[in-house]
Order: sequence, then structure tokens, then C-alpha cells
Amino acid sequence: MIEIPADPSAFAFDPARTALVVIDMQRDFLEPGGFGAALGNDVSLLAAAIGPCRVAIDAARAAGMLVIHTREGHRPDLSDAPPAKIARGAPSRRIGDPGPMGRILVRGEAGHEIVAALAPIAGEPVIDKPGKGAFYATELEPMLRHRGIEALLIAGVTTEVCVHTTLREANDRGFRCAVLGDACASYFPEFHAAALAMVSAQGGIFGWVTDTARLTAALEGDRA
Ligand code: C5J
Repeated sequence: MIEIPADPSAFAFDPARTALVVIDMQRDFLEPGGFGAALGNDVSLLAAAIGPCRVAIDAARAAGMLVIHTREGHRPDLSDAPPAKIARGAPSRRIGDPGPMGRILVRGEAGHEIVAALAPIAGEPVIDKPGKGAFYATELEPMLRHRGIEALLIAGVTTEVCVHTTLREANDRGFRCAVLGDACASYFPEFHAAALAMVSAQGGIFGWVTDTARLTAALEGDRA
């Protein structure tokens, strides 16, 4: 077991039984013209998480850990998109509408892709999810159970929406979760801070909060 300093207490994990889950680092959320922008957000705020996500991914790969990427998006016929979800946002800039990177939040479109700096490599599962949580209507849980995974390191965007929903789903399923705070971001910095605080409050009600520097130091120390 490796221990990383974290809030509210050290997070212990076995790299062979831990997965890094990188949530929704997609062009639709991080670049102008996608879903995030269509909802009126300043997408540049999310770019801060790209570098730390890359550090976390590199560290996990070097340690031989399972790295899983997720993407939020829908079938081209939108049959998996709840009408209540489609109806949100400015008319003509909703899920399925044409945007500068193709149809907004639709699988197969350019905007749905993960940003180039964080592109998955061969052997890394990519989970396509129709909801905010990565467990809802996906193969993630059996994939983790089949590999004996019992702990998750979670990174990505946005902290208070898809990262938090996935964390809560994972926590209820018995996975021990540590959020890499600097590798997450929000369109609302105050929501980011509050979302991280919610995780570690009350003795770690949802899990632990740590960062990429602590993760890399721990993994490098383990190999030394
Ligand atoms: C949102 C996400 N914010 N990945 N998606 O709609 O957090």
C-alpha cells in the first residue's frame, strides 16, 4: 500500500487495485463552441485542469495503473438523451444542435472528443456516458469489479457536476475515492472550492482530497 497526504487524512491505496478516472476532458466542455459555451460559460476556466490531468495520467501510466477516461454525450438520434436535458440552454445551441465542432454533445462529433493533450492510449477504456455520473447507464462498474479495483483517483471536469456525481455514485458502491483537486476545474471557482470541501468534510463523508504533486511524489517514492 502507498499513502498520500490528503484531507481529512492520509489516503492509502494499492496501485494494482486503484484506477485513475479522468472525467469528461472533452472539447465540448473546454473549447469555444461546445456544450459548456452553449450554456453561457467561460470555457477558458477549465483549461487549468489540463496540465495537472496530464501529470496524473503520466504518473498512473508509469505506475502501471488502470487509466479510464469518460465522455459525456449522446447517440446521434438522441434516443438516450432525456427531453428535459435537451430542453436546457439557449434555443439553437442545445444538445444535438450544430456547433463549430459538430453537433453539440453528440458521439462521433469533433466536440465530443477528449482534448488532444489528454488523448487515451491503447488499452485505456473510454466510457461514453449519457448522464453526469460515470456509473449511470454505463459499463464502468463491471469493468472496475472485473479488474479487482477498490479505490479510485478522480480528476476532470466539472468539479461540482460530473466529478461530484461520479464520486457520489462510486462512494455508494463501496469504492474508496480520492479527488485530485488541482486536476479538476469548474466554470465557477467558488463551486470548485465548495465541491472539494464537501468531499473531505465530516471526516471524509465522500472520500479524500489530494493533489497531483502528492500523487506523483508517492508513486515515484514507491518505485525508488
Ligand atoms: C456538465 C460535466 N457540467 N462534465 N458536465 O454538464 O460536468
